[in-house]
Amino acid sequence: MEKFKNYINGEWVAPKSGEYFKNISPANINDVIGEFPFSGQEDVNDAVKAARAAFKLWKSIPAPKRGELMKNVGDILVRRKKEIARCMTREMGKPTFETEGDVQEAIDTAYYAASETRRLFGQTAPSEMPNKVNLTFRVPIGVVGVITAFNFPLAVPSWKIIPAIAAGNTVVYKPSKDAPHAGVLFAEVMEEAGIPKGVFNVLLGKGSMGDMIVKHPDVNVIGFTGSTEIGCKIAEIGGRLNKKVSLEMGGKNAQIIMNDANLELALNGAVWGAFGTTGQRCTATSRLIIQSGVYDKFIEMIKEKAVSLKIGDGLKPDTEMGPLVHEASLKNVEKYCEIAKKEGGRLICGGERATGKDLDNGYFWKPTIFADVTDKMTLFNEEVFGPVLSITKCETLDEAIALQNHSAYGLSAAIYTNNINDAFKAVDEIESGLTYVNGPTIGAEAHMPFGGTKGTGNGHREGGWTAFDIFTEWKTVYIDYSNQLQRAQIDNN
Ligand code: UN1
Repeated sequence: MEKFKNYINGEWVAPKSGEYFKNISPANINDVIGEFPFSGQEDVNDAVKAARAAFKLWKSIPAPKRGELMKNVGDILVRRKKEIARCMTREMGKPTFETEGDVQEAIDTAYYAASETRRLFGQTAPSEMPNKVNLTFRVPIGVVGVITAFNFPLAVPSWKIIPAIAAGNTVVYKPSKDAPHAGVLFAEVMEEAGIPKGVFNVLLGKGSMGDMIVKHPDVNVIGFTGSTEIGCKIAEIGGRLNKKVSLEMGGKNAQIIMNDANLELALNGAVWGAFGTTGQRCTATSRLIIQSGVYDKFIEMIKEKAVSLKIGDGLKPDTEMGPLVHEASLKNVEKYCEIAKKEGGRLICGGERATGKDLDNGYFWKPTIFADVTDKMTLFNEEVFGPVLSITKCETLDEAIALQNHSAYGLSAAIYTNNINDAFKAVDEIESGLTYVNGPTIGAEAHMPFGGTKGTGNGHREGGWTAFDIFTEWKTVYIDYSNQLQRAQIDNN
């Protein structure tokens, strides 16, 4: 069985602890992908030390030169797209058309960052005093710790790692324990692209090791995607240690469907939003809010489509929905379905494991829909991270928006309507970082700000130009060419 290594200071190294963990395929638990380092404090210390040492040199390289290496990263990903996608499908389950999309998102991020390195603009401003000029520069911060989830093994880490490095920082990256192979592949790509040693380091391991990265005194910035529970803990530690922390956490995203909507379009959006990635996206559609005139009709339409989805091993070309990532996730989904039944949700379809010859060795769950869910019920309020969709009836647009906003989270939202006034009212009043009109809650593009309000985030936006706000600080510079002492707020009064 293949034994994988950490990537520290440009070398592939075994963990100091000598300990490893096995990672299996969620589509077939007998398929063992390999043994991955169970890294500990000594490995974290080595990686942070390498990243700190590399920072000095890396930040001094002109940004457009760093950008050329980001372009290399994009080119290599283009070349290896299919192969990397298959590895990711094998270890985390989503079908290959989705993992190829995941690699594509990283490619887009790399090419975008490459061009952005020529646009890391500062400002010039007039001084209060004569013969003096005021300027600002964006400067890198130092060592960035990146901790991510399994569901987008390449795209989501790339949103953090690529702009962080392009801006002149160095990175210590901990991939999810459920997608460690993707972390190894990311390091291979960076190595081939010519990223100097120590600039990018990958440590494989479990949650405890992420904690060590967060607490390490020489890590300046943390970029995290994962659960709200862990994210809030990281924020606490970051607050105590005065670190910059960017958090991307849970969602409970709703799609509103108005009476005048194009129902076929709304149907395709809802099915893709709810069951794409087996519902394991922070942007997944987990609630439908449907106006009463089309409520019953739409439930029939979505039931028919949901039960016909082809569930299976994501490596098979006809699979539309893969397994859940692990057994704990399956149990969690089962728990939420039981609660929904007890609290009075009307089960429309699913609500149980998907079984069969090719499914019994994996963590497969049927696409599940509960109707007549009210805002008091658990399913309306808590993130499930699985293929479970709740449906709620509303009478008016105001009620729909109030229901959509009745959530501790604020990542993504969608409205399907052909009424332009209603669409803009929804855009104005919905409390979320992302809002879609006549499109599903999933499908953010790499060059646009990504992030959420309320319990989803802490005000930062990944993706696009806004990612550079996370990974840079402003330096303000005053240049006085008057050849005399000019005292601000005193001599210019
Ligand atoms: C996530 O689920 O963590 O918009 C990210 C989308 C994807 C990214 C999802 N492009 O659904």
